[in-house]
Amino acid sequence: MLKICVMGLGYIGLPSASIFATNGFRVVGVDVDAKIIDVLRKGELHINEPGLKTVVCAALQSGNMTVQQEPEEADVFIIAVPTPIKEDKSADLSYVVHATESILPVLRKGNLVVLESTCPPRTTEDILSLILQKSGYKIGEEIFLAHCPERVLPGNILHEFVNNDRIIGGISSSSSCKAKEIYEKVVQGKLVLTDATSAEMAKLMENTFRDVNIALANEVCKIAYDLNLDALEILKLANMHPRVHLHQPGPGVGGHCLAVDPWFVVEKSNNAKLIRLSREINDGMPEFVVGLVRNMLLNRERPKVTVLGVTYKGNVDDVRESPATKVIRKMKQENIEVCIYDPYVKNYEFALANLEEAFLASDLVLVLADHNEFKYLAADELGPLMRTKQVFDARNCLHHDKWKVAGFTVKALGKNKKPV
Ligand code: SAJ
Repeated sequence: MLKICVMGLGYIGLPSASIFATNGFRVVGVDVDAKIIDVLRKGELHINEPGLKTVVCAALQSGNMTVQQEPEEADVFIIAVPTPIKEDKSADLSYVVHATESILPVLRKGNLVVLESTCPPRTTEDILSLILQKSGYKIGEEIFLAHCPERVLPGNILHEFVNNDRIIGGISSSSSCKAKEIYEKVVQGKLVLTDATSAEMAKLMENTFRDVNIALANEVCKIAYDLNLDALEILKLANMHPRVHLHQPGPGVGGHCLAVDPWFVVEKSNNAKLIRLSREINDGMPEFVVGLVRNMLLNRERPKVTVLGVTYKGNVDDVRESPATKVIRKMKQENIEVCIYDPYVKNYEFALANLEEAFLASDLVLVLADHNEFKYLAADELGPLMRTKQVFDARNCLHHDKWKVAGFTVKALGKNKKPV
């Protein structure tokens, strides 16, 4: 049985480890965080992802997966650790470097090392190769090395891990082939071989494509306010063209992918002008939303706002880079009292309230994450708790008519024009 050591048991590493373990591999899951290891050993999860608990429990109970803090000898090492950005927007590769260094003592001739973490172009060739060379083996010939970027969408990870096509970028053709032999055991999508740097750049372009397109939608939204037009109507109409697919405006772009990855390209080339500007436009959306909120609170002394949802998108528990956090910080700076309700989040930078507390004596309901639950809120029961019945739906996800019938003034991001 081939043995895989998965370094990092987060949003990517844990699903990968447990899927490999339930498909005929012996897997050692490694995480430096003792708390994560404890939680997993108890059969619990530290992250929320539909269906994941079942696969992790099956992997652990079968004995095919064990979890620990240190790597051990294996045939394959998969590195799936975070690559955050620093204050100056350059990539923080310290987790990748540390994980790679930590496998050096257990590395053997013939091993395959795969970097799954998203990283700036040339990281695999220039940084990982160099670290692995310290083992004394010839990299690309005696130790195989590849970048196989993950493509899974949080909220749908298990399905996408198996079904999406994948890019495999080896630093030598034998590295690509070795990596393909492993991934083809679990991936049903196509496996396309390329070189490591092209794989890194292609991955960054996927998320950059989405970020740039969201920036365009956000810009349309702002222009529509200037021209007193309904941005959503315009996007819908333009999208009727067979080759146009405009994205949706929102309070900003969050998560550990879109809000981060385009900076890795900006870091490497001065020509990345559109990419940088798009990041800036999306990063400016929280401020824009607070401006609209301010307009709805005019003449209110000591206003209180009910925030619904703080995750970076709906139906996930992830608050990393969430635009909601920036909106809340800004409102607090402006002395607006904020009371937050999010059924997905347990620990957060600001206090969380229950639904009733959040609505009590509030002047505005502000929707910042489109959790499905919010569609079913009883507007008629919550309205009487409030001081002023107003809603600002920055995610365009509520049934607005229901809230209007309950006596609310309803505004939504991009929807400005009065109906004709
Ligand atoms: N968003 C908008 N408008 C839109 C679409 C999204 O404002 O029209 C916002 C969301 O609310 C959220 C952010 O963008 O704040 C990102 O959400 P997302 O669902 O677009 O993407 P992620 O970050 O959850 O996952 C992305 C995916 N990439 C692409 O779809 C190209 C996923 O496939 C990648 O694996 C993942 O990044 C990653 O790990 O890189």
